[in-house]
Amino acid sequence: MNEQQQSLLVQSASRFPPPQGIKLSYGTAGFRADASILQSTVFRIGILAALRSLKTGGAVIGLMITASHNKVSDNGVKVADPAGEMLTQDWEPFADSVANAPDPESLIQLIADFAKKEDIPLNGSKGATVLLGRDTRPSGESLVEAAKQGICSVIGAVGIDIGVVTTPQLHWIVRARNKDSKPSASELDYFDQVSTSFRCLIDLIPNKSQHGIGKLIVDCANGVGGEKLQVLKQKLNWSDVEIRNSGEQGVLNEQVGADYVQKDKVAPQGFGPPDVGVRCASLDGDADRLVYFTIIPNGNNRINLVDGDKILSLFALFIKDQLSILTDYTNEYQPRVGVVQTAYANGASTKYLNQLGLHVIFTPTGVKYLHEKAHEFDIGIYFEANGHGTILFSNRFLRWLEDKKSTEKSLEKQNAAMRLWAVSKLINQAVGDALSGLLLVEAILQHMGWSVEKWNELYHDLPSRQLKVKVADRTAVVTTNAETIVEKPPGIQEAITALTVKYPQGRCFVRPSGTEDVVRVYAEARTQEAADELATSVAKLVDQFLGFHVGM
Ligand code: NG1
Ligand code: ZN
Repeated sequence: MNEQQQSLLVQSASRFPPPQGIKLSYGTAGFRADASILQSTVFRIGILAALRSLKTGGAVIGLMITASHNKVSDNGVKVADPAGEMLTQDWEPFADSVANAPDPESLIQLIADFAKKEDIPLNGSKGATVLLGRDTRPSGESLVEAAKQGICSVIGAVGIDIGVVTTPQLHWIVRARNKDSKPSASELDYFDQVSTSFRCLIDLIPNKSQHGIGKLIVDCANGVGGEKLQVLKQKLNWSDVEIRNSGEQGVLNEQVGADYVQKDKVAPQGFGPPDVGVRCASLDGDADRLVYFTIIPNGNNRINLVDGDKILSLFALFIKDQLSILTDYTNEYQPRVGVVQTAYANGASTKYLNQLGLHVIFTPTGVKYLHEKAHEFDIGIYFEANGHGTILFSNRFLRWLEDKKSTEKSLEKQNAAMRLWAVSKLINQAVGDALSGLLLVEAILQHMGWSVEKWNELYHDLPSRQLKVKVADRTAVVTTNAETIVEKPPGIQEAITALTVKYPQGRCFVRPSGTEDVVRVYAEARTQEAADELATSVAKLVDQFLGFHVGM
């Protein structure tokens, strides 16, 4: 590192002292904490993003300020790699040490050592670009400013602020600028692409007039999804959608949004008895999660939840149908379809997907693991039960499809190829995206002529319960086998198993959260009472093993 670079870093780093006595970790989705302590972390991740751009030959890197479904006073920062995907896991330890360096001197030493090891030119000879986006949190603007300061303290690096966007939009734009050779790609291109491909799917519906599926109401978690869905609604001239909780009145993620609806299985604020019988959906605060639901008549706010597993099942079914039109056993090329889930997937969904003849694989929680696995297939479909997921298409498959679109003689096959092509354009190739996911669900339901009830009947969820337990040190819990078995502390797994076997169709696991300071408990059983009881008793067990026991 030359002297000019060194003094620039020293000067700027001293303006962003790190919070004392707090250890931050990049976790499964970047750094998240109370917004008031994040200035220094975000500044430093600005530096990291600029280094990442240098390392990747000047590719555009994304930096998103959001804490997703967490409370409005929290915020967070995460980095998107050139293909719009999550920051490579190899750099996470560096992210952790950069965020936790105690003073400017040790920070600069870390950067110098890392740049040397990774062969990153730190002399201003190369340019670097970082795109900055944020959700609607009030702390977002000043954190973007801190990130810019970090970026600018790397000579030759520029930060471009694209303002308030959904997390998936930022990832999409980063990908478009690098991979699709659209150096000026913006939100407008995103809206154009998703609306054009959605229209294409609708135009390809056979006997369209019979397929009206009625109104949709979308709870936007009082977050960024509201204003973006409004743009799509206008662009598509879509009168059948009503946007609620768009953020004009309520508080971000407070008793609204996909996380609340999925975990508590209740209707979000602003929804009630008049909405019985209507198809409803919820996005989370940064619009990368999507769930559907209907309100149970006289059900005291309870809902029928149509979660990420069921969205996955709908997508898998549609893709399988289109592929079976397009291919038969005589085809020399048989596209490989894979489905990726986590231990949180409802057991009934896995059974259904297996029955469809699909290859189902499990990874640990965290979309980066699911995404990576999905890449191993020609069509890789992944979803977390909480509604985060997407469908990835391999280049080989897309080339094959391109050829099929133009050479297939049968109109039916041509249309199937066009539909799959449109899906690949609609669904976000970088990360899970609630808005493009919502449009795909709507297009498929219209295609099938299905009501939300019909969709929900694909299979019946096993009753489940999720709880969280505050513990002294969540890192004391170490798991294996896609997080289904606890290795440490010793003895706890045996105790969990002993409780679980008492319940017919019982399944239960615990794991430390990667985004909150808690241990999560998940239980499934034949009845809701049994699932609740199992979850509660295992939560007690976790507390006994790991809780705050004064004097112990
Ligand atoms: P943690 O806090 O590690 O459980 C949560 C979600 C993940 C994922 C991340 C990132 C659950 C149980 N966990 O992770 O699936 O979405 O947030 O946002 O929903
Ligand atoms: Zn989110």
